[in-house]
Amino acid sequence: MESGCSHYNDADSEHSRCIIHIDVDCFYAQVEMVRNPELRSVPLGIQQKNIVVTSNYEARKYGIQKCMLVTDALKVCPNLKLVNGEDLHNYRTASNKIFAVLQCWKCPVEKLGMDENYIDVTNLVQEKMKSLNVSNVTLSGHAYSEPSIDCPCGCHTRLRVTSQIASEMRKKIFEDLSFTTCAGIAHNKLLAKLICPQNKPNDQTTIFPEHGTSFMSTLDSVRSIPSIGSKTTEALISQNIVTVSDLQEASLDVLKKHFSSDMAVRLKGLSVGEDNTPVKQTGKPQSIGLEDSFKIVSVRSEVEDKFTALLQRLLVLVREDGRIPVSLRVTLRKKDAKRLSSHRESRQSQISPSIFALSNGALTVTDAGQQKLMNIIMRLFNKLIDLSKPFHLTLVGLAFTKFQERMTGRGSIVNYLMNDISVQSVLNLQNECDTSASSMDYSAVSPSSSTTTDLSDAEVEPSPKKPKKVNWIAKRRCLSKEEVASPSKLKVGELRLNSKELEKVSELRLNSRDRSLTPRASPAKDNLSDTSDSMRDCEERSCDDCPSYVDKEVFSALPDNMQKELKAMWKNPSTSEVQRSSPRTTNKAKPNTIMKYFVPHK
Ligand code: TTP
Ligand code: MG
Repeated sequence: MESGCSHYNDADSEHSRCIIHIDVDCFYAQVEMVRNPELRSVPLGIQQKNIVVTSNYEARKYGIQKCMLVTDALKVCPNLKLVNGEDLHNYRTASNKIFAVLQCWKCPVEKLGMDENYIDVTNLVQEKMKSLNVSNVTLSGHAYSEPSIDCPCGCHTRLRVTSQIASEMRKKIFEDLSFTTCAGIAHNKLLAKLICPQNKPNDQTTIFPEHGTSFMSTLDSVRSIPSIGSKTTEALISQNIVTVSDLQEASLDVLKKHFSSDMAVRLKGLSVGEDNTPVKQTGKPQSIGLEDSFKIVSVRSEVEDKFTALLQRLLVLVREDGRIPVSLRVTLRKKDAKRLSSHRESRQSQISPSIFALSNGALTVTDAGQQKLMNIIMRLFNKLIDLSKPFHLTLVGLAFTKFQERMTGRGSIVNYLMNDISVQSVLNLQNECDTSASSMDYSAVSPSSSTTTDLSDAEVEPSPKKPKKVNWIAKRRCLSKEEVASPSKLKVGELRLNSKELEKVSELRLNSRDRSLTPRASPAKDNLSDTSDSMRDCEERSCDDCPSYVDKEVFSALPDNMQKELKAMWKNPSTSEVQRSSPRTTNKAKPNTIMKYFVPHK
């Protein structure tokens, strides 16, 4: 049964929203191919441990599938070129760059895992419709099915305009970063995500609201629906509800016997393609952390080596993030020989922001600063471990868990000028996944896990946190437990590293990274003549003299004289550089300089 617009009563009923879902084609493989174009012409697999987590489309011709065992993959394609994908750094960087490009449209962008984003372009479409001859707007890309009714709410035209914007976005990502992508266009997130892979790779598909029900009925398993996890699936299967079509036919009363009333209604809605969850702008993660797991470490000096390597890697992430950390947490997983089990313990301590310095807009840490951090880490370690007895660890973790207001504090103009660059961490992924990713709907954490604040440190964490439950999240699709075991899909606590990745850590130099995430190429021009307005804005506002941490849009909104003064200040930092660690220095700015107007309030 097809549901026309007039059948809807909920928030979805007017089909007023315009949602784009963008998924990068064979993401890890493309990152490797962009880095090394010779890989483009060969079948390429990305290996993590003994699994091929993804492959390029050349390899897929041979039947290589995601998460195949390496041995099986080599059987079907003996020429498969394997690249180790256990170091996620380049993937994360690419992911952040794609996110930054999408933000140029000034619409809410929600990052979902590393290679997917939702964009709510409703307002932008409305703006464009004011100046467009709507009868001329054509659809860009494919339609799942041609419109079958004349929807009075105007959604068909809006979605055509949306398809043009999606095409612009994909073009821009390709021109700036060389990644091909797929897009799904719909009036809600659920349909946009599910329709996205219909014409992959490198293409896009629009689904009109009246086809939601019939499209959903083509899905084999209820687990294909992003917000239905393993427990819900099990409960549905126990009621003989296996396919989405079964769910469409199930009576609400039967569902209410097994789920809460709200849940039952939601399940019925999902089965016919209804979803009113909003696109939530992705922000900064609450903490940035890394963990390294291994078989066993029982010697203090080895632990110190592991922490040194983790710290180096973590400082790279913090530098990319741009915020100054003020709290550090150390986590250990101890092997308990008696119980044959492992449990985690954590301690955290505040750290002095003066350990970090700002140099030309980039966060830096001197060798002495790194040594200070190592001292704090090992002090926390000593408190977690009784060194008079043997110990056996299977994991060490480090996380920066709190961040200072940027530079000169809350009132500083510089705070408003900062770019928001999100760094992938699990907290971030959890936020991203809660409505739309197909998460494993169970929580798990070692029952004996504990986080203890290190009250004995000079700089004390003011509010000790209670032990937290950690969600085990399998990003997108409905992953079986075996799939979850895929190394980079399983995100627990923070991003895990394996020891191989850590071997590379020493090569990383905190100051050698290019942090530029600003889009550069000119906007794509499509047959929809003025769909690029917001892109042009994005570029016209750019300020060549600004340090990279400056949000160029905010900068461009300042009066000319303020812009000049800030530029002069950046050109000659010795006279005016803002010392992030000591707000008082801003008071010393010369009279009649802009700094006078931005002295923090006391
Ligand atoms: P996907 O978007 O599922 O896959 P993909 O981008 O490689 O291919 P497609 O063209 O079909 O979109 O996942 C994104 C990346 O996540 C993928 O490149 C590798 C990684 N990944 C894992 O690490 N483990 C997994 O189990 C899967 C499925 C993906
Ligand atoms: Mg993808």
